[in-house]
Amino acid sequence: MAQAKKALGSSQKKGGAAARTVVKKYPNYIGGEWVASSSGEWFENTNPADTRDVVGRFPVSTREDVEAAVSAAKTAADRWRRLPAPRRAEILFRLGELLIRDKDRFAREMTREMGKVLKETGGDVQEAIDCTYYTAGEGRRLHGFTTPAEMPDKFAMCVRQPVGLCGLITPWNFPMAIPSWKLIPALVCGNTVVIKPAEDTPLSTYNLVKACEEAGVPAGVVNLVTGYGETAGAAIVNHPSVRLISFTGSTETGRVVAGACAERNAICSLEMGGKNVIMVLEDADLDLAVEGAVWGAFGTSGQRCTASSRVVVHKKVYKKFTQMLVERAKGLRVGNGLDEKTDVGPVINADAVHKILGYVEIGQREDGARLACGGNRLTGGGHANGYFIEPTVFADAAPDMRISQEEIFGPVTTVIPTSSLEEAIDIGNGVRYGLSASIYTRDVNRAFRAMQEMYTGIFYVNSSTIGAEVHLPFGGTKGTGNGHREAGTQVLDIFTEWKSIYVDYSGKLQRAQIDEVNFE
Ligand code: UN1
Repeated sequence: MAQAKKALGSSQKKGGAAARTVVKKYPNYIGGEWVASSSGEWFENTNPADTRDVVGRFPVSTREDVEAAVSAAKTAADRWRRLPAPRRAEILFRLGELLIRDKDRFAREMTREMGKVLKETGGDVQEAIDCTYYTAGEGRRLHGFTTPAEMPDKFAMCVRQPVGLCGLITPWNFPMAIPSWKLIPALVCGNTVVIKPAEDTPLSTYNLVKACEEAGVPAGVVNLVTGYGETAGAAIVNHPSVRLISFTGSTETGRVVAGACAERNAICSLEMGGKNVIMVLEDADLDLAVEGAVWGAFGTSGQRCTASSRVVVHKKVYKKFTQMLVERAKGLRVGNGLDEKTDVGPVINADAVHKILGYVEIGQREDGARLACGGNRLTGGGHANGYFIEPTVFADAAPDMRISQEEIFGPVTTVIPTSSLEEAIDIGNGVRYGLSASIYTRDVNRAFRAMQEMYTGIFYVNSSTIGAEVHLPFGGTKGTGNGHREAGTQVLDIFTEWKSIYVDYSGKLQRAQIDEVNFE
């Protein structure tokens, strides 16, 4: 995922003076109180579709604020941990109801702060709802297991216990869904939390935390601090009382987070980049494949970890597919996500524009691929005050080009010709990431072959690389993560630790089986 922007900092404010007079302040939430930062400073959250529109002001949190949040979370920990999991879950079911009640408002506010079109921000909130209901159900499961003991009159079982205080650091591209993937399981498992959202999209997390308060999550169980990675984020990651860090964001920041966690032996769950491939075989339904490629590449302006940023197409259909894709890409309407006619919203900030246009140049100059459409920033008319980039297709690319290897995180896709399924699989696997992949074919044998051979965390047949559901594990291999999975029941393995329990009811000393030579 692309680096979070710093454009909201005082040095690079996007907002114009006109809108500033009525801008609302959204404080931190610490120990059940809504409080300003000890710095007294606020940063502006601006609308990437129109930077004159200031969505809100949020605290520039300091190490002291994080200290206060950690202290509140520690105070609340024992009561929350001891509350039976079904009771914790009841509160979360109420949270789900509140998210449904406020879905439309949350979606509109999310489009304003993040840019993606209303349908997609509605989907983002819906994912938080689905995650909440699904994971709250775990309050009545959280299964452990029993198993026969090696010795007579001895009982063996295994239970999950909360890990303790969790630091959650979340990205801007799914500003409510991804925080929910972390927050809800952390809570149902009995942990307390300090959460820091990306500085581009703090409002959606504020809305989620506010709803937690209304649902009845006790004071101190969830604490929100907003601000920058170098200060607030680092203070969470390095705090000795924070037992676990769950991070979704850029590969570069993830590496720093992992290093810091390793230093102090904290648990660390990372979700980072992707360079996801769609493979289109010669027998594919081409209309369907083109639709999938368009949605996968340009939905959310390509700013999904699971975006289809590479399309590997069999030579027999390559020309036709590329023409169709380019035609469709050219027809997409780029604009403000609040406008229902818009297909593709802005990208998140000025840094993103710079990075994406940098890759357009790399693609043309350094790599020598053919720019088949797009490649420009849109600046006229309704685009004048936002971060809009044309849907961009590179064709005739080679698999080892930088545009075929590196995560661009924008509305750019790279089409690569291939002559066989085997080669397509090699190309597909030939990147540092392993999040998602897909194949378009009517041949079930080849679909299963690809399913087996693609070393990714997610795989799709006859659909694009996006569309993960919350009851299945989400995550990737290789550079995408560090082996954990969010969502599904697998997320419980992040937010709990196993405790093996042995009960000896023999009434005598039974040594361990390995030490007991003659037992009956
Ligand atoms: C992401 O790609 O950044 O599969 C998260 C999807 C969503 C989550 C995507 N459920 O598109």
